[in-house]
Amino acid sequence: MSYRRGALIVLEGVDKAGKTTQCKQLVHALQQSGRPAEMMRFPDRTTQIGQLISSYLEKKNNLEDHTVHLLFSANRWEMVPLIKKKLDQGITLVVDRYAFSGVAFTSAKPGFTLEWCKQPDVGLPKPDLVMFLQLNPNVAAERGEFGTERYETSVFQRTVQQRFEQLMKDTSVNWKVIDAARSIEAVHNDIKVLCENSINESENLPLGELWK
Ligand code: Z5A
Repeated sequence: MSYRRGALIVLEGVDKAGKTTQCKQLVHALQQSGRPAEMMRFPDRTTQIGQLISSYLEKKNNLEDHTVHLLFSANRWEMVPLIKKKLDQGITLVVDRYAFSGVAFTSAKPGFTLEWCKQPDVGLPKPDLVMFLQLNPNVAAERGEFGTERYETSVFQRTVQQRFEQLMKDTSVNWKVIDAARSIEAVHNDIKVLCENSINESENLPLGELWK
């Protein structure tokens, strides 16, 4: 059977690692080279679920911790039909944060295990490549003050970084760690090469299921 689908590429990392900057540059570069590509981001704040999450992050409402975790996951599941449709059309999706952020952020809260946090996202479309933008918190701090949203404190971000490190031990996921402390251009060049390889490798493979 011949597939020729698009690749599902995810960028992860702590706050200010440059995920959004790199996602935009990558989509632009892929399009310039004639490869169909689009960007997605999570949380997707445009849906009804996304609006609930957005006001939670902006501290306009409070939600119970398990509940908000499930909402972040639901926000991904509601996009699954669109994700599959685009990939089937041969469009590569470059995704700014995914289930790994979901697990890393909630499990950084007291009383949550990594295993519990993974459960709602089990079976999501599995990324063909997950690039983790590695950035020392001191370098991140030089990129400006934290914003005012929930989770934007250095203590919490350090715990999040540790949870990401635990997740990266899972060899069932195709993790690549990128040194994000370099120039935007240097980081972009590495990301582009990895992404092009992944597009070529995954176009004839079926889409996997995450953590299954
Ligand atoms: N969250 C969750 O709890 N559960 C979930 O399931 C999901 C998310 C999916 C969403 O924030 C929050 O929700 C997030 C995780 C949580 N909370 N936190 N913290 P968001 O997605 O709306 O925003 P963000 O992801 O927090 O953005 P960010 O991390 O702050 O930024 P970034 O995308 O990594 O970086 P950037 O915007 O591309 O760049 C930041 C600045 O650095 C900017 O001024 C750039 O010009 C500069 N920059 C970028 N690259 C460089 C280099 N290489 N050198 C120098 N300066 C650079």
